[in-house]
Amino acid sequence: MEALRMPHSGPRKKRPRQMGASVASPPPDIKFRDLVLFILEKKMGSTRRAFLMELARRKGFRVENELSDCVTHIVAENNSGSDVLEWLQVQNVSTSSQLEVLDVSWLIECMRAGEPVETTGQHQLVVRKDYSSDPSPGPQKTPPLAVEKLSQYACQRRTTLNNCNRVFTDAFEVLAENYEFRENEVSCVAFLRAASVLKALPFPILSMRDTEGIPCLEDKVKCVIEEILEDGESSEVKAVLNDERYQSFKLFTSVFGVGLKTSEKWFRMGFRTLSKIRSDETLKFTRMQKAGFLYYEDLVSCVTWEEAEAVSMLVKEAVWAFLPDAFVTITGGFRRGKKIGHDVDFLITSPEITEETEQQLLPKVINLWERKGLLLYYDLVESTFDKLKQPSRKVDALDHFPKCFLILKLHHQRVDSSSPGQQEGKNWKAIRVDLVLCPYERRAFALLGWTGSRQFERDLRRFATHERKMMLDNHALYDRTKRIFLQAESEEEIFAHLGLEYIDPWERNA
Ligand code: DCT
Ligand code: MG
Repeated sequence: MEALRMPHSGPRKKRPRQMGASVASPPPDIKFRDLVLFILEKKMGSTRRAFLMELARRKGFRVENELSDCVTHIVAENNSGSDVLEWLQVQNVSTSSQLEVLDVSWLIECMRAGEPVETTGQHQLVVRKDYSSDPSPGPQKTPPLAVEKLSQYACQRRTTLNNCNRVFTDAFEVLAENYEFRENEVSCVAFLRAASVLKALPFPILSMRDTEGIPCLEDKVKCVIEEILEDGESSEVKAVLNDERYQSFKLFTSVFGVGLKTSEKWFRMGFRTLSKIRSDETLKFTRMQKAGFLYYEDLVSCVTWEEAEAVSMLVKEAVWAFLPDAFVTITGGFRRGKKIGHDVDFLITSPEITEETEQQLLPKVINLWERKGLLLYYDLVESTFDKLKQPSRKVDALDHFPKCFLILKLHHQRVDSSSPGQQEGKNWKAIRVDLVLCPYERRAFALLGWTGSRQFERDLRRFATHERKMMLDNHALYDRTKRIFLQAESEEEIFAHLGLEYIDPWERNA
């Protein structure tokens, strides 16, 4: 791999090149004819620009000296999306509807690869609006600036795990959680949406100007951003983190089986620590909460990717013992590429599935684990699925497939008694596992629904309802205009039915 040379890092061979490359016939040494690059001098400087232009040309890229309507990719450095948009607005040049506005990191990756690399959300300074899927009324014309702000819907944004605004999104998530604990749904949703949209932003917010044009940033959200920009922290977040009620709810809800109602009750009774609650003889615990306390240390320590892989082997082995052709797919955060999670989620299906196997599979699997001594807790939920029912109108509704919420005993691969928090001589870890079984023809909907993130799912359903007059849930997609159910064999088909660009699982970390 050739290292990138900076303009001042030694002498360079000069090579004759054409100034103002002709639009009609590109010079013969251009290898990648679909791309026409323009490198923005603003904030980059003329020396570095000249260096990058020459390097790109040497690698076979077509680079224009001037901005024109044939340019397909604008490359900028140290500019935010709004900086570039502002610059474009005063250029008085009509731009291509396919125009991409990218950070220099994209060009550098291309130079390393020696060919164009795919543009992702991490490179895009401005996300292009897809005009083809959203025809506006009136005469068809190329918009003067075919670049548009981020969508208000997470399902129209690509959100990888590369979050360059963590300082803000962490703060918003604390505030959202506090509002959830106080059952203020409106404010909770406002901060969750704001966190979600900033996670998709390909550049860090450095000033309030960078927030212009970003959707889902209400005034109360902007106040928090402003304070963090000025002081490095938010006083509101600080106050929440020190708040006794927040701290107690955070602690209580960290126990498997404890929700808001129980937390509220314990808080009102004056409890502040788990040890006091655990040892109180007047309190009654559900079976779930008892398991939650029993395996507390293991369950609060996150599941690693390696542990998820090991659980995956256990699940496949058990399911295949009874249904050898079953598809067993990891869903949830691990499917989105997360390296840790609070549980491991699986979707199980098979083309051979009958009503009988559907009823018997999960009980058989549980029974097998019980006999092997791996079952620490289970809650089996029978199917309430009705094929004819329309998708739920509720954004957060649970699905009706048979499922099982479990705690499994995962034996360590290597006995390592020095692991922190591990009890002496204990060679296993309790892991939360969710299994969902769905009819084969519903697998695409179930997979899409169980892959998450929650915010992505909420916005998919909101988008379907408000933008398409359709209803989507984990079972089906219903078109209310045509009054028909739309079938799908894959997630791609569901996105296509909704008129959405396909978003890969690792880009759904909204
Ligand atoms: N899900 C949903 N609505 C809910 C609960 C879950 O749409 N009310 C979907 C989204 C994610 C998936 O199910 C799995 O849920 P979790 O395991 O809670 O989330 P996760 O993304 O896997 O996160 P974690 O890493 O914490 O397990
Ligand atoms: Mg999960």
